[in-house]
Amino acid sequence: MKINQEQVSESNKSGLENHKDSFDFLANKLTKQGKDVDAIVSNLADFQVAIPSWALGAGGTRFGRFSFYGEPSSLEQKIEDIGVLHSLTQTAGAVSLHIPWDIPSDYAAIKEQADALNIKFDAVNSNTFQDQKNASETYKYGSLSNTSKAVREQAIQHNLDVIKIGDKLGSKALTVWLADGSCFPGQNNFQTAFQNTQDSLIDIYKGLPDDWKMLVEYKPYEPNFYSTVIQDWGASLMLANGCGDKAYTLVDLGHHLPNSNIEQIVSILQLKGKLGGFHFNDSKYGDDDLTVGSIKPYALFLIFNELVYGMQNNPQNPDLAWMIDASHNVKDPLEDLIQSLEAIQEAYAKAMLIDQNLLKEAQLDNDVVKCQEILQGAYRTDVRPLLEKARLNTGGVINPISAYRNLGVREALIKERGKNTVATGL
Ligand SMILES: [Mn+2]
Repeated sequence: MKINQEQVSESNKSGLENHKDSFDFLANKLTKQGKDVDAIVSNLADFQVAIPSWALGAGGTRFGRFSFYGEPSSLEQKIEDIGVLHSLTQTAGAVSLHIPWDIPSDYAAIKEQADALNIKFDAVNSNTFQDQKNASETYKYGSLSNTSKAVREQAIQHNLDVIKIGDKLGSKALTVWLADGSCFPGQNNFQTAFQNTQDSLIDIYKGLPDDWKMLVEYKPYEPNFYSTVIQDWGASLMLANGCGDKAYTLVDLGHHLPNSNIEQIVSILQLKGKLGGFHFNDSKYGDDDLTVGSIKPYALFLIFNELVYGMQNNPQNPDLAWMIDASHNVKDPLEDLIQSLEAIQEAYAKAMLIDQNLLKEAQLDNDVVKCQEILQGAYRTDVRPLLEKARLNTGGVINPISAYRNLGVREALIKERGKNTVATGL
């Protein structure tokens, strides 16, 4: 399934007049407020988010998995699906591969396919939370933190292999997320587990090419329910600092205890030049991996406020790796991803509407009411015409969900792949 330019133009015919009306109205209003509308639209068009190779099929929970018809059953089909997302949204110009779930069998062919669809290879993800076929050691009691040297060595080697795979595809970052931890008090010695993890990460770091980054992800609990070795941003930052300049903290929005102030974490990491990347999703209770912006869109906006501030004021922090990390239990995975991409772009656009100079003035005056008015004035603006404009300028569609449905993408995928395919992933 491939969407061509003719289908895009056809999809846009009916909505073009409405789009023009609403865009002109908004652009006029924003211009009067002194905003550079063209710059905002062009920033939106440049903002690309990587789609995880593990989230193109239906997601499961520990209670089961309900498959979604027409799922991709090979890496080629996954890239094809991202191609569909990218054709419609012009925002999904990258893929984040999970190894070993998605090892290419033919590197040249997969690169050629991705190039043709304008898809880049973003961070590669290692997996030491599951035992692999024919592996000599088990990760049941941890990987990089394990008390057994043989297990640690196997996990280190896996990460080095993942770097090699990513290198062949043009990736420039390795994301390490560990399930390591303990389920019961007394099971682990915290200090030993942490030190082992640091030493193992240093060994992996030594194998990192010069122009690569290592992204260290944290998570407070699950699958271990008493302790996690890298439980929060502080632990991640310590480990990254222990490795060196090319190691950074990765923030996954779902990997926090309830009510954590994620925007503050993001802000301070940027100040220290140590924010490496992002996993977008949303949650109500824990690591729910729901559609971005579906539960707490205002929190997402506040995070983007800090990100925009950081992008403008923190040259010490490198460009970030943007990725979605979500699961789709009940929605069409591709529709879910379209909604996530839209929510990310919306939060970004709204954050760009914040007048940072005015906010600074209000902060210096301790005008608390005005500070809130400035933030919420931006948040309450319906920025969707700006997103539409960015998509139109780059060859996408005005309304990706309607176009996806009107073009019968899922029906075509089912016809092509059948009802019984199962995608590797969560
Ligand atoms: Mn994640």
